[in-house]
Amino acid sequence: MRRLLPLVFTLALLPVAACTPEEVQLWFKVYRNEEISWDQAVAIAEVTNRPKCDPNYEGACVPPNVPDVDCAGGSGNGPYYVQGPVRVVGTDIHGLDRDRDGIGCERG
Ligand SMILES: [Ca+2]
Repeated sequence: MRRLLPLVFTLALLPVAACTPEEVQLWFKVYRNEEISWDQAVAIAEVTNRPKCDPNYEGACVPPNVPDVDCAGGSGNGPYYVQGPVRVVGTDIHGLDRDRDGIGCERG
């Protein structure tokens, strides 16, 4: 698996909206001339299909699947920061919109 990791990161950078395990297996066959197992293909597809930004926010990219995001320039302790303003379009899971007007990090 270690030698697959650079490929996973390469795939993650491709501007592909989504790819199936079948497409991952095909990609390896065509571009690497390698057969990979179904489990490997599923794992790679899962990583590449992960959203790059949290779908609860728009207008600025809030990192997804991280425990705590704060407004850049604010008093939050991170470890992740977003430069506002950011629109809350889902659930304000990071508490970026303290006055609940739908816009987070207004002064960010
Ligand atoms: Ca606000």
